[in-house]
Amino acid sequence: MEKIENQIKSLKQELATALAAAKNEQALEAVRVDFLGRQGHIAKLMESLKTASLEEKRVLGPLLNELKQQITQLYTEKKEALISQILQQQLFKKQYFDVSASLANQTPAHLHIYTQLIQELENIFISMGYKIADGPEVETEFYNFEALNIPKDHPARDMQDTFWLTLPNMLLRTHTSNVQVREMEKQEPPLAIFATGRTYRHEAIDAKHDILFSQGEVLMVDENISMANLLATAKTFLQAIFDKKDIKMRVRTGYFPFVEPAVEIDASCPFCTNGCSVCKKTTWIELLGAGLVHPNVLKCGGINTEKYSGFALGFGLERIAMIRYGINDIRLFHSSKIPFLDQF
Ligand code: FA5
Repeated sequence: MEKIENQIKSLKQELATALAAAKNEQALEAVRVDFLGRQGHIAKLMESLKTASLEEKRVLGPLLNELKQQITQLYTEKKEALISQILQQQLFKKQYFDVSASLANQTPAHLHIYTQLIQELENIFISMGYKIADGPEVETEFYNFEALNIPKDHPARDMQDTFWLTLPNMLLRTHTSNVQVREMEKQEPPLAIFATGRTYRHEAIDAKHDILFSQGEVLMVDENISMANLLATAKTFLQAIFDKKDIKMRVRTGYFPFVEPAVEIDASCPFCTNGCSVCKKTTWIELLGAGLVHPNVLKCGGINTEKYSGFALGFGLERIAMIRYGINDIRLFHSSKIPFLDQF
């Protein structure tokens, strides 16, 4: 009996030493197995009680139970202290990482070419006194077509293959011209807005056409707006975007039901005078669809056509970028290819 009592005393001492030495979770688990495990010190002492007399069991039994409780408690306290210490260390590491430390071979981030181009375009039109506008990509048939003088069954709807939604009369806008009547409804003339955004067409994809592309839209409505205002605006815009003062324009008749007369505007090739691969040896580049806003569209936007007239102008954003940077495939814009994006 005395032997077991001594063992109990020295076990407490041993445990204190072992716990103090345990510096991580694995070491602590080893201490637990050593003392409290099925083959551990406590289990062995319990086993040795089996051969003890009844009187010895009465004395040693409670002593051993108390020892087991004490050891369990000391182990639990140590475990909690260790976990909180590990958490503190992790927190410390996170708090004090060096944000300015340089990494080898890092790629600096920059704005996507779309964002850069949109910012540049917006600045050009803001400098001309325009306000930036925005329209929804999920649009009603009304604002995308009917309000723009393209009624149901009009053949001009075939010019823009449409993604129709399962919701009645809803579609993905085929052009940014959907902002025109929305803006007319919002404010009285004078009105000068510029909008960019994503547009969608159910077309075969090739190097020049995508089903998702972006457009820019210019709309001005005021008293006495004429073709002269449209051409002056188009010229200022083309000079700025190609950074070329002596750019020339060529105006051809076009057809868009929402403008009358409708025109297509070509710019003289910014890269050559005698023909090159960009202009396909023609020295001209097709860039803008435009015209004077059709009276039906103005009326639809609640504008007094006796007093006001307007012009509208639209273009493909990718087309501008492709010409400017010599990009030969529109699919690259959405490819997420780092070597392509890194060029801008
Ligand atoms: C229009 O979308 C008219 N809303 C433009 C307009 C506005 C005319 C205001 C008059 C007044 P168009 O369908 O031609 O027009 O498209 C304009 C430009 O969008 C094209 O010149 C081309 O650069 C671009 N575009 C059209 N379809 C695609 C396509 N599938 N992929 C890439 N770009 C396209």
